[in-house]
Amino acid sequence: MIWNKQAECMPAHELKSLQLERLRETVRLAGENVPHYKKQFADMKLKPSSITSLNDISKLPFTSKTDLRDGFPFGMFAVPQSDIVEIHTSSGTTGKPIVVGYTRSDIDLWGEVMARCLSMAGTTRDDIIQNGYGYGLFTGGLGVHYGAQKIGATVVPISAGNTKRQIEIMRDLGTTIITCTPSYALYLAESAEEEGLLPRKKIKLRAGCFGAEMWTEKMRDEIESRFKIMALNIYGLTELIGPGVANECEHKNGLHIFEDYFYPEVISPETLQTLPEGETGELVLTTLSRVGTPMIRFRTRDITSLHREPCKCGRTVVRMARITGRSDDMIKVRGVLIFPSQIERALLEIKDVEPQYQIVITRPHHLDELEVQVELSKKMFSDEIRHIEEFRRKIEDNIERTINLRVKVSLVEPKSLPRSEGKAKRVIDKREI
Ligand code: DLL
Repeated sequence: MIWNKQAECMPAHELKSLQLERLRETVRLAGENVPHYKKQFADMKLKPSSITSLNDISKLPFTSKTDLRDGFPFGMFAVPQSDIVEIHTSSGTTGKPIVVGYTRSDIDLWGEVMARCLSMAGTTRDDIIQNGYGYGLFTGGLGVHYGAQKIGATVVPISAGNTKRQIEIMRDLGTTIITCTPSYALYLAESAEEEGLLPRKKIKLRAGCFGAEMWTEKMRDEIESRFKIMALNIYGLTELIGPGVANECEHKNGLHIFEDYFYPEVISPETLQTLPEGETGELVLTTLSRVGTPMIRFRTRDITSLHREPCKCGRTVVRMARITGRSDDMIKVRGVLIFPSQIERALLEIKDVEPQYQIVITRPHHLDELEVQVELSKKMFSDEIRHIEEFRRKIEDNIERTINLRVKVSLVEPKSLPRSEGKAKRVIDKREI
């Protein structure tokens, strides 16, 4: 089902001219009102009026997560705070969070793109959407909420967690569409099986939009076969708007990017040059109609490729391949963004910690678990158990203070962790993603 045929099936030349018009307006707005861009454009002697074709986008500077962090809290806003009706922050754990602001028109835009995503899953006003993304500062909950309400579907704002209740609601209210992370969907399937609801007895579930973290075709197969539903991939990020940048249609051959609002490029993370369509690199996105926090050439760090061959659904907008990795070492654990270097810092702050450690991420029962294995020094190894346990807890506490997440620390024998001749492999991600 196509929510907005005019926008999603626009002929290429029309789309390009709309994109150029909106790009010029975004550059003007950012250059005049956002202190960060104002300074950057001045330093580069860049005049917004010099953007006269879409190719000129390469004249514009990139924006990084650090730029947003440096602007904390409202330094990236293009309008006075009184025009901002909502704020979201990213789930990152280093220092200050990144803050994005939405004007009334940004919220409308968000509802529009999310209505397009949910329509791809066949959602109509007759559907009951169980929204299992977290409500709050995370964008998942409210993003889906606005889209569901735009369509006029019935949204159940259950948020994440409370699995037993999720299963009851699914059965009692007759949920037809579900939205949550793919790992949580599998966890729900397992619980539904335990409760005897699966294989499909008393549930009416038909489809779902799953995203916010990396997942695989294998996970899709599992979600689809356990629930007997269509499982679609949804992509987005706080800096751009939240969920709703792109979504798969029923043909599941890449995620359609809503190009009338988000301008995509794929660059080489090494040379920073734009790559031809079809080649794999880092996704860079520019907002075309955001007013609160316009974003110019935001480096997402997500690895993908763009494809423009026609899709059977009739949409003409470009598709991005499933995200397969990141160009930095950021990892997402239970929805929280973590840099291994933060853990390293927290470890090494503790006296007597050996600099030999490994971060192991697993997904038992479809929920992420992070374990930090730290080698004991020879001296420590022969110490009393009581002292060793105290030491272990001290490390756990310090990591928690740094990343705001309680993780398990295990102390291992001296010289037991693998040594490497080149770059040490600090993160072992066993989640099959
Ligand atoms: O995760 C927004 C979202 C909510 C998307 C609900 C989809 C559904 P952030 O917390 O800012 O925002 O995290 C954004 O998550 O740069 C990717 O690395 C990752 N990510 C999001 N969607 C996908 C996906 C939300 N479908 C970061 N596949 C992004 C792989 C994804 N990674």
